[in-house]
Amino acid sequence: MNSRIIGKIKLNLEALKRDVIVLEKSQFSNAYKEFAYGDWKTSIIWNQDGIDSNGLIHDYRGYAKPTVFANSLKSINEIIENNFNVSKLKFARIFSVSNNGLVVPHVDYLELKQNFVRVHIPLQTSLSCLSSEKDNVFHMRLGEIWYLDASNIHSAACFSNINRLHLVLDFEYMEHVECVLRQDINPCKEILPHIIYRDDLNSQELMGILSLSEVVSEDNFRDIVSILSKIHFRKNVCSSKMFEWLKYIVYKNNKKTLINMYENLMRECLIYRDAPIVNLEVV
Ligand code: YCP
Ligand code: CO
Repeated sequence: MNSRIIGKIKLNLEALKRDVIVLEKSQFSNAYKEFAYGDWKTSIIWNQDGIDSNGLIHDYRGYAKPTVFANSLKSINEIIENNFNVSKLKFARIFSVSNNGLVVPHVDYLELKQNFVRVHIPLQTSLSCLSSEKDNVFHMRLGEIWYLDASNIHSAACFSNINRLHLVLDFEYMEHVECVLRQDINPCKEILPHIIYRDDLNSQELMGILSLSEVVSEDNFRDIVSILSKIHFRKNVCSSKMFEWLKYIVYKNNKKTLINMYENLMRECLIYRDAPIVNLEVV
């Protein structure tokens, strides 16, 4: 996988706790709800104009400012300003996942002219908070700075009773991803990632998955997508298998509406997304 740890922040957990309380009580955005299965939500804290907006990322000229809401998140703003090259920052967001929620396997930046460089910093997590990129599943530990290659298929889930909170930063594209760090911060290469070991998927399990073609319907389509998306976190398959299984299931069932639902999901996740309409000048 291309995603890797590029640094580590010593978090001030006491100060951070205050921001986490504010965040957990705050109104998250409705952006990307179609990618969310169960409790997954996002909140935008730095953006183009510093005005709280719809929560969608987009191309724009210039760099990000904290939103009005972000001014109440003192510790999180310090994490951003003390460690990162904010002169190249486009968006800062918080991703929250809980209660077995997940974001469906997908590729990002399909709606942009140029990719961003994305970084995740876990602010609240536990061992059952998992992320994946292609064939790998991993757990990002508290305070680690992860470069995430969101242009590869990826997914994330929280199989824990805590609310997983990640700070997610999108920077203007740059070849050397370590340049997202402030010049006085040393990148670190020595930290080994926590990779999750997974058993192979056996043929009975595969048959169980494919037999969902017998019961799939418009009423349970989203539930089935969620079940299929969760398998790769525990079984040694690429997250993209989910789309192959789903395709088999809907074509075997052979209902036009279900086939359309599959085709739309697959296109939106892997092939094409419209750029969002924003009020401000777009490059
Ligand atoms: C993004 N893409 O890149 C989102 C996150 C899924 C779709 C959730 O901001
Ligand atoms: Co993504």
